[in-house]
Amino acid sequence: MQSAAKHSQLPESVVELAVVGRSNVGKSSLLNALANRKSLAKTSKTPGATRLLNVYEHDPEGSGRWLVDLPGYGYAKAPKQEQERWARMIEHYLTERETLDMALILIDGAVGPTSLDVQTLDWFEHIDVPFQVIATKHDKVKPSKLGGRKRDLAAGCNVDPREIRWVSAAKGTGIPELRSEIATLLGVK
Ligand SMILES: Nc1nc2c(ncn2[C@@H]2O[C@H](COP(=O)(O)OP(=O)(O)OP(=O)(O)O)[C@@H](O)[C@H]2O)c(=O)[nH]1
Ligand SMILES: [Mg+2]
Repeated sequence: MQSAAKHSQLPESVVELAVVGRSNVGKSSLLNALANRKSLAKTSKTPGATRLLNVYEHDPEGSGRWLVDLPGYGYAKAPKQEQERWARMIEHYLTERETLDMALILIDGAVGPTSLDVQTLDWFEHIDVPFQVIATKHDKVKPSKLGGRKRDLAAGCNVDPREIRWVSAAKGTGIPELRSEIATLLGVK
């Protein structure tokens, strides 16, 4: 629907969910999988593909029911000034956006949570925005390792394993279930 460098440039939403997570964790790929479109949101092997607050609106046009794709945090190779600008944009959006209802915090299921993910989760405890943890790249974890990985990831995030949804944008695992949950959150079902 719209891209913006500042949340104050966006109109008011009716329901607003934000997709948050480390650069390269698969935020934009998840949006594409949910929308069943290949390149609605720009994705890339190189971190730093998303540089603005990108709003995706559930149809019909003007419904005001949004998913907002954010730039990722922790892309160490970006110039420091850029990194700081993105960090400020994300932080201001998450702390000041009055119409934000909830964040989906994505953690790389194959490697996470990283220390930066843990910091983000801790920070969320203080900012009064409800969140749900989603583990991405389910297809990258060997089936024999999945049980242990699920336990470790939940312990690292300090949440109950049953509270974490696992998805694979690449293979479609968990996507219909998450799509249906998001439809409920957006009030379209
Ligand atoms: N194997 C696998 N790879 C994935 C999956 N989801 C995303 N990827 C890959 O991970 C890389 C990053 O994906 P993006 O969706 O661009 O990640 P992002 O979180 O939006 O990254 P930024 O915009 O930089 O913050 C791409 O090479 C994707 O193809 C998945 O479910 N499985
Ligand atoms: Mg992205």
